[in-house]
Amino acid sequence: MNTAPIVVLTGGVGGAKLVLGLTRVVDPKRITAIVNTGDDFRHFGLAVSPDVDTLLYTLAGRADPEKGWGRADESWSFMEAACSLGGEDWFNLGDGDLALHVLRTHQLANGRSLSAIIGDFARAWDVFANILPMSDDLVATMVETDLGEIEFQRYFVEQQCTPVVRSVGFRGAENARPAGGIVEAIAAAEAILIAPSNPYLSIDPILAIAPIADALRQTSAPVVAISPLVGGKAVKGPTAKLMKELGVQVSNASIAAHYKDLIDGMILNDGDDIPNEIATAATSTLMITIEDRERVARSALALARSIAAG
Ligand code: FO1
Repeated sequence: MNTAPIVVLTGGVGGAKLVLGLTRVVDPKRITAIVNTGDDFRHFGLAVSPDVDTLLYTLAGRADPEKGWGRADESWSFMEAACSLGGEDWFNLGDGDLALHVLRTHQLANGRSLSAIIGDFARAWDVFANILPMSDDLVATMVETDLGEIEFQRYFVEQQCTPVVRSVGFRGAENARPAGGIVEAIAAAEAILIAPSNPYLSIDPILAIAPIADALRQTSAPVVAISPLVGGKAVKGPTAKLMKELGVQVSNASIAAHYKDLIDGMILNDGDDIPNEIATAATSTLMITIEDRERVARSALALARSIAAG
């Protein structure tokens, strides 16, 4: 019985769906999710880690099913009160969600690491997959646009991804260390998956941490990416718009080129373009139902295992 880790690089709502599907394919304790924290920022002085929280809520069965982020059955008394007092209203913190940010901020102030805090929350909610932030050091995704440099959440939420993007940077990545356990999990992995998250905004921050990218190049484990494109466009979010603005053709070939020398294979949506030079498999990658998510995870693992078998 194989107990080697299954590692998933993930960010955003699409990534969380894939990881949830994977928990129905392998023992969740074997899963190590390396989560993007380039979206993290301080709001009202509170430490907010959107992609980590989206995964935690999703695996705990507590995520809002429509939005994908935040909690199901949320209430908004705090935001109503804060806005009545002149507080900023562009980024919504639900009452239950607020507890996560308050406790995280308090623990960080006490010197506890982000990865330790997330481990506490996961255990409190019986989430057995290992949720690891890409780093316990601060990394901030900054989007260089026609309106100047914008912090990720301001670009994504306040500006609704409208500004035209020239480039994306990751402030602090050059000195950020991988969170404990990441390099070891990559080295010991049976398979490594790159979730169908936005490559430029959600996966690149993780790869900007050099020891992580190096570990991915050195591991003997097969690395399989799930394309974020369905029918040549992104399911949600700005992936296709961003690719056009970056001058990149919106195709699986471009995604494969973006991840070149890192990946051995790619899962594509049925009928979409097939990149050459890597192994591929196709399935319907639109993940609406939990069965969809399980199917995509199963396909990715099967491709990884066929690559490993040579
Ligand atoms: N996304 C929005 O579009 N509007 C919001 O008001 C918003 C609040 C929010 C609060 C907590 C949280 O964990 C995520 C939140 N998100 C919101 C999503 C967030 O912008 C994520 O970064 C995206 O899901 C992309 O990963």
